[in-house]
Amino acid sequence: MRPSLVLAFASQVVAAGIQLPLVLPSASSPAVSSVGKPIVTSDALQADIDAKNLLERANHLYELAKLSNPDYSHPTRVIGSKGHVATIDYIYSTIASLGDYYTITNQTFNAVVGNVFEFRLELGGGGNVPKSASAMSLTPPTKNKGPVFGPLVLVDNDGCDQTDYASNVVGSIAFIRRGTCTFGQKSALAGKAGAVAAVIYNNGQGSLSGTLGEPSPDHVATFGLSREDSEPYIEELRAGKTVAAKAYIDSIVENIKTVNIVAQTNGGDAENCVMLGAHSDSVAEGPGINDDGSGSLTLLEVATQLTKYSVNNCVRFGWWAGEEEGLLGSDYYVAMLSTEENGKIRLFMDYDMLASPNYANQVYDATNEANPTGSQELRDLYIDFYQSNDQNYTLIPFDGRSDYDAFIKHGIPGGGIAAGAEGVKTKEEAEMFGGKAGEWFDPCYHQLCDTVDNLNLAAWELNSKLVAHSVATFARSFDGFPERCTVESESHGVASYWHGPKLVM
Ligand code: DTR
Ligand code: ZN
Ligand code: ZN
Repeated sequence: MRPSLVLAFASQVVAAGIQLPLVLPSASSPAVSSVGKPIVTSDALQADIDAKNLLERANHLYELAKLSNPDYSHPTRVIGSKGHVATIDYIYSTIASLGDYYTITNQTFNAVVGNVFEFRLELGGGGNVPKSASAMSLTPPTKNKGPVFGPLVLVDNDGCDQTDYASNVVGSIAFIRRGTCTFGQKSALAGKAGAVAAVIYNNGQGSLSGTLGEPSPDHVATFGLSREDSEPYIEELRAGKTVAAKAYIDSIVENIKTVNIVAQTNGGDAENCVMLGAHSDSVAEGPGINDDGSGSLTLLEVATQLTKYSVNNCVRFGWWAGEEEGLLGSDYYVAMLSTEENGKIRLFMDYDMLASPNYANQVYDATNEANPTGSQELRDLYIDFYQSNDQNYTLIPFDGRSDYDAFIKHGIPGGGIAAGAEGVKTKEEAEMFGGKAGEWFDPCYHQLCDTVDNLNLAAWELNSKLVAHSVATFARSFDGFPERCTVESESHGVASYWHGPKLVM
């Protein structure tokens, strides 16, 4: 199949949501198999990385995000949008144009997308609108997408057991403390108990925005609220007073199909693969050129440059869809692996947000104690790279906020780097990396302004060289890197507050 036909085919597939046979034929020309090529080295692959090529790709990606304008009134690459379909086509056709160096796999899966168009929460007789109120992601709308009224009813304990919901919850707006179980579980229990809406209030500092996760027919329209905003009403309710409330959410939760793309070298030992991934989608609010255009394009560029060389071990690139909806694509990919296929992945490296404008060199603090053995060796490879390039680095929690989550939960060593999201840069970090203390690492995180202008090209180039280094190192050899253990022996079932970008509990 010629690349243009492959491309057109891929577009139709994505648009129609058709389930494909997992392996598509790769395009036939030009032929760039690894026979007769020099074995890859870190120095050579790093030298092939140039900010100019990355920038050109970023400009193209922004054009693709603009294809969503007619439907979203702004550029976005959220799953289900034309901008995301075009992103998938771009990744697919770029790899297909590299000929028989890679085998490309398309993996279609069902996903849910939500959009909250409008919401309003009023508490107390005077119709007070608490400032911190937010609608949870993937919340259903209130009945008939209109306002509902009811007394606010304080739920017992943490509202994680049906018995916490007394009979007076029927027809009420359930008022539930955060903690112990997920927001989705609380919403479903409130729905089952007959509440017309639910408000989950924080048990710690700040506002509470999260996601209900996997939709359930029992979910009711659900808000998050800060502890400060909830306290006066908790006191009134404890004193036996009635608090009137009004809730309104206009939202949709839709089922769609979307696609992961996986490209694996035809050369190298297929029983021992180094795998790396980035997410192909953005949030609905913006074009996601740093999040995660930067990681996706770095993978494309490294995959392109790698074709100049041969490899000893197989290299597998993954572009995940639906990361922003809760790691949907990477969860699906790992869940579909047989035990035998799982065992072929020696490690997984996550590259999400590599070019944040107010960047820090962040390395996930993935220890072998809490994660599959080998995660720490990978962490140390990143640290060594920054040190040998006279760069500072910080260690950040490895807590489930990106696509590595499913891999480490299924026994595959993992790790990664990032340049920073909505965290605030400290004074010490400003001394280490430059930039502005007191501001987010990426002030355009999940916003419309995450455009090409939001990229720090120097940080992106260095981090892309680090990606090249990680690929070349393991493509050459796994000497000294721990053997894979079985899935069972390496599963660390620690509960996490995060599953992707959103809080789940
Ligand atoms: N999952 C990302 C944001 C992200 C990834 N790693 C970290 C670490 C710390 C904060 C945020 C993140 C996203 O796609 O939004
Ligand atoms: Zn994000
Ligand atoms: Zn991301």
